[in-house]
Amino acid sequence: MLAYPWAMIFLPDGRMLVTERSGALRLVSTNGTLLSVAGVPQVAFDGQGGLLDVALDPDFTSNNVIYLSFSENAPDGSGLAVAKGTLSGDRQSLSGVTVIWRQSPKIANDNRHFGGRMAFAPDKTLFVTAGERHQGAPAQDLAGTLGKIVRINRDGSIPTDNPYAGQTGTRSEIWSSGHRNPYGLVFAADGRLFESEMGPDGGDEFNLIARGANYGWRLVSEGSDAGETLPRHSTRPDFAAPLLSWTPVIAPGGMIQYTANQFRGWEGDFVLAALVGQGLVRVRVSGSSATEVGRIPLGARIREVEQGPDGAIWILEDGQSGRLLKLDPA
Ligand SMILES: [Ca+2]
Repeated sequence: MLAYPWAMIFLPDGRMLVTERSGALRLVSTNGTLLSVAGVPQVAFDGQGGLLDVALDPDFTSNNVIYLSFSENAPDGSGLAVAKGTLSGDRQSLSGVTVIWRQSPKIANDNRHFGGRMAFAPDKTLFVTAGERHQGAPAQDLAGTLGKIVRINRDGSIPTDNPYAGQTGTRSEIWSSGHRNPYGLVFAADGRLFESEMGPDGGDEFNLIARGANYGWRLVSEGSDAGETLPRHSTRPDFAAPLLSWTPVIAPGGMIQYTANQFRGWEGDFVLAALVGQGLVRVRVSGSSATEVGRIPLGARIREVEQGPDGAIWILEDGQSGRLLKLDPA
């Protein structure tokens, strides 16, 4: 059993790294043995925070570098952060850990909506989802990184071709704005970036992410928030509308694009872990439209989904004692 498992990734040798939100990074062998990786940064395990995503450097096979996202405490509140470090040859310790990005501002009165998902672009820049920390309006404020997707270089510097780079009063790492709590982020095989995020009461979203676009939160939504019905995306064509939204919510966790053929007919589809939806939700994209094409009920809140080296689908159950499971296509 894993304690609050949140994310996983396959190493080139077939073993897995799994994060536990309570703060441990676990090395899982192909026969299911669990080890802990030493040297992980101190995290703030509180509310929806803790150790969140793990990603491999695009040049991992030569540099052994991994990236971790997590919430951290500071005197002025908690915030999302991203650190990088080098995995040892036996994969059981991390060295040279350096924080390369921090959400701004910190939030002192809430421990929700950190986002925290990471994805590498084909150009090897790192995209990170930063939730709006349950603050709403700051998702529209380009002077901060609440409710944004940010793009940074692997050393934490900011690409000069980012949409707001060098503009006064903006954070140069911002790629897109107006997000609520994005937990899914995938570069598709065609190079386009797709994101899933939790809506409020209704209105979960599956978005195609465009450079510099605003996704509308909390000015528009397909849901209601705290009893207030929000204007729909259709009322504000200046905001990017989701390709697909869900009411009632599925509460999307992790997401992949399935690229194998072990699950027949799924190749190219997006597969979303669903917490409230208690299973997997399969989405097919055609051009710039998307449709839900299937659900796999699994009877538990599913936090994360990943594709194994042989094309199998692996999932993490959510919660205090979640299982890591391999799904059988039959
Ligand atoms: Ca939106």
